[in-house]
Amino acid sequence: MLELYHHGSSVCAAKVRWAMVLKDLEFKAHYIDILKGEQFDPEYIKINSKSVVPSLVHDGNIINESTVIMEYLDLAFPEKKLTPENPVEYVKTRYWTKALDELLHPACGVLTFASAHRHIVRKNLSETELEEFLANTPDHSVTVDWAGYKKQIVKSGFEAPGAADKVRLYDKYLKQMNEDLKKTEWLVNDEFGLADVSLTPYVNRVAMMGMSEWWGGRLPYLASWWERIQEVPSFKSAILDWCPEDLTNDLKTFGSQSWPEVQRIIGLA
Ligand SMILES: N[C@@H](CCC(=O)N[C@@H](CS)C(=O)NCC(=O)O)C(=O)O
Repeated sequence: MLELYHHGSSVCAAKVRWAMVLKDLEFKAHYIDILKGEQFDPEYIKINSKSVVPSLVHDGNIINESTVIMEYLDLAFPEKKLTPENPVEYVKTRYWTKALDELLHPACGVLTFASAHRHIVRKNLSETELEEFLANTPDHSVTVDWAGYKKQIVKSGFEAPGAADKVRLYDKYLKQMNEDLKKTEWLVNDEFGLADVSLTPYVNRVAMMGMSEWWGGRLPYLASWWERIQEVPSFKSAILDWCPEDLTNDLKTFGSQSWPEVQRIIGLA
């Protein structure tokens, strides 16, 4: 049996969920509300010591780290492989997933928290609950310094040290996607694959926060890839439908309010 611990607005969980749906794998879903602190439940920490989602449990074996989970799924269930067979294309996929794990994902944490999540946790948690939520975050979580950094971002938003640099890094990767997509229909070759699945939630995050002008007419190859992604039949059910309506609305409202600041940081305003 496959069990997935996940959350509606988690980019890491979304890519794993989509991979499982694309591979026709049935799973039991456990919803962990990471904006309410359910990731700090001692029972969940036994599964994921970093207190992050996603976690996969397959016949009792715990598999953590979203990129590793996706690689595991392709090994354990090779029928509908998402990773390319061609070694050079495999390596190109790995470059993308490595960049995502090391740089783009931490940048996404900052972009999302500074734009929307800091307002959502303030709206939904009492002052004491918020303090507890922040105090419970382990040091090594989303990043190696997430506990302290999350506090700074909740307090100061884009004014937190280094936050603007993370937003510019995000921009760099969207531009890199646009460059790669000039050469091939999908990110690595002309076949939709693991790199596309992995990067989708990061582009979707920008869209859900009402910031699609980020690519607008400026990154046309990325814009048309994003159109094609949304036409993949399982995109909506695997990615969008798991995000509760109030969270979807909050992401849009707070994200749109933050767009002028993001625009200024990336030099669009
Ligand atoms: N390297 C981990 C990162 C997982 C991660 O950052 N998950 C986020 C959601 S996308 C999370 O659970 N955050 C909890 C928190 O901020 O306390 C992976 O790829 O699985």
